[in-house]
Parts: sequence; C-alpha cells; structure tokens
Amino acid sequence: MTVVALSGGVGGAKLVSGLADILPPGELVVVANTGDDFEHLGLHIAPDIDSVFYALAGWNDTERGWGRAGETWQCMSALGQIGGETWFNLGDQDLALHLERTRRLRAGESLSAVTAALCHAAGIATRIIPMSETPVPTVVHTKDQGDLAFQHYFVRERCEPVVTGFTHRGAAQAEMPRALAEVRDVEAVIVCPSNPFISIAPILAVPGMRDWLKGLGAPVVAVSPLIGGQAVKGPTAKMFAELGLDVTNAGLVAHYGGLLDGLVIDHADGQNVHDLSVATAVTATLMQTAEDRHRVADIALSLVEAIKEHVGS
Ligand code: FO1
Repeated sequence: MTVVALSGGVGGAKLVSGLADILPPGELVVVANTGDDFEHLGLHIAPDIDSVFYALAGWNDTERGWGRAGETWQCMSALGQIGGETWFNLGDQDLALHLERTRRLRAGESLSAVTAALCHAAGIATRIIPMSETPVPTVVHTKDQGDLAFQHYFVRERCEPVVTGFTHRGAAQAEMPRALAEVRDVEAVIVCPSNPFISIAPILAVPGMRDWLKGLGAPVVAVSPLIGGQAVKGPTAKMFAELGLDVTNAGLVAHYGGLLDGLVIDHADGQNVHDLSVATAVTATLMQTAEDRHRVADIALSLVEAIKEHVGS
C-alpha cells in the first residue's frame, strides 16, 4: 500500500513525520511544494523539501520550525561583517545541504534525483518527490508593494503586505516528475495542514497533477490548517481574509474545488461539520508532540478507510 501526502513546509512536515512513523517503511510518498524555492547567494534553496527532509531525518529544529536543530550561524555572521545579504538565515549545517544540492543540480542531475540521493544518504525511507523538475516560483501580488518574490514576501517582509493574489510562474510549462507517474497501488492521498494558497496550490497548478490525483482512485483527505478560524502558525488565516474568503473549513473545502473527499478538523470547529460537503473526522489537530502527530496521522488514515467502506457499501 502507498500513501501520497501533499506537503508544504513546517505544518506539513509534522503530519508527514507522523504518517512516516505509523506506516511501514517505504509506504509514504511526499509530493513537496517547490513554489518557495529560490536561488540565494548562488545556492538553490528548497525550503519545503528541506523542512520535510529534516523532519524525517530527525534533524529538525522543532522550536523554530525550519532548519536544523543545534544550528550555529558563524557563516551568516561573517557574511554580515563583509556587507553580504543576511535577511535569509542559512545556518552553518544547513548550508551543507544547499551546497550539495546546488553542486548536483549544476552537474546536471534533476531535482527529484538529487532529493532521492540526499534522502538515501540520510537514511530516509520515505520518498520525497518535488512537485516539478522545473522552477515554478510563487509570485505574491500585494496591495501596496506590487509583486514580490515569495521569500521576499515571507521572510524579508514577514508576511506583512496585504496580498491580492498569487501567480505560479512557469506552471504552464512544468512537468510532473517521472518518479510520480511510477508510484503504484495508492490507497490514500493526504493533503497536509499546509497553507492552501502558497503550499498546496502550487502543487495543484502543475499540469496533470489534479487529474493524476483523482485518477489514483483513492480517497483524498485533507487535515485542516485552521483551528477555530485561526491558523496554527503562519499567514493562512490572514490570506483567507485578505483574499475575501471565509476563514472557515467550508471556505477551505470550496477553495480545493472538488478535490477533497474528506476533511479532518479540530474540536474547536466540530460544531460546523454539517456545513461541510465532505466526510469529516474531528480530533485535536494541534501537533506539538510525537503522540499528537501519530494521532492526527491515524485519524486521517481512518477517515480514508471510512470513506472507502461507505463507497463500497
Ligand atoms: N524562515 C524564516 O522565517 N526566516 C528565515 O531566515 C528562514 C531561512 C530558511 C533557510 C532555509 C530553509 O530551508 C528555510 C528557511 N526559512 C526561513 C523557512 C522558509 O523560508 C518558510 O517557512 C517557507 O518557505 C514557508 O513554507
């Protein structure tokens, strides 16, 4: 059996690590958002692949949410002394990953081949597959600052500008990695509690991705990133509001436009299950401990089973 998870960075990586822990080794395939990727200081940075990679290797900084635990910042500090750009923090250990990825890409390897090699070296059994081999950078349209490159909006401007929309540049020419088409016997598709606009939408913008997901014939279940109309972390709720959308699970289901068969929601939103047009399961969706991650992963997979039984009956 194979479970496919669509994931962005921090929030997605938590559920991915819960799924990886409870599934037999090798049964999880993660389709990672690369809309956040950019070239910085001459290096190819892939933040969402990195967050999933570090979480699965057990090397992640759980407090900060991104990057490696026990990180040091000597290179950034030295870079600052000589007038270099320091708004995007690359830790000393983290730099090793970007150096090696960039070296391999420049030598002609594809992003999916590089990612597979890095996972193998780190002893990660889960397959992490980028959503596209070619760049699909997210451009953030803002009310007062025009168009911003994603990391300029997210890190440099701390998500403060009011957003009016997003473009997934290069999406029309993007191709799903061949490694995805080769994935077999998919029993479940899990949409992680990642930001629907900047983490999951870029994945769905890759031509053929929606059809591929639907064609797998497996239930598609999302874990909501909303708890009581708020996002656990990051700008999800702010974006819903700025785009004029309902900051609710009904708004989330509508946003995914017929993709979902089921949604896992938090107890805080449990009273609204009747507003939803998909199957639901209710639990505490905040994932702070390994036990939380296992519970949410387990509930999502149980909802998949319940949907299958319902369809079969
Ligand atoms: N996020 C920040 O808020 N500040 C940073 O300086 C930063 C550096 C960074 C370096 C490598 C990496 O893989 C991720 C990094 N992130 C940083 C996180 C990241 O850019 C965002 O969380 C995601 O792009 C949104 O999913």
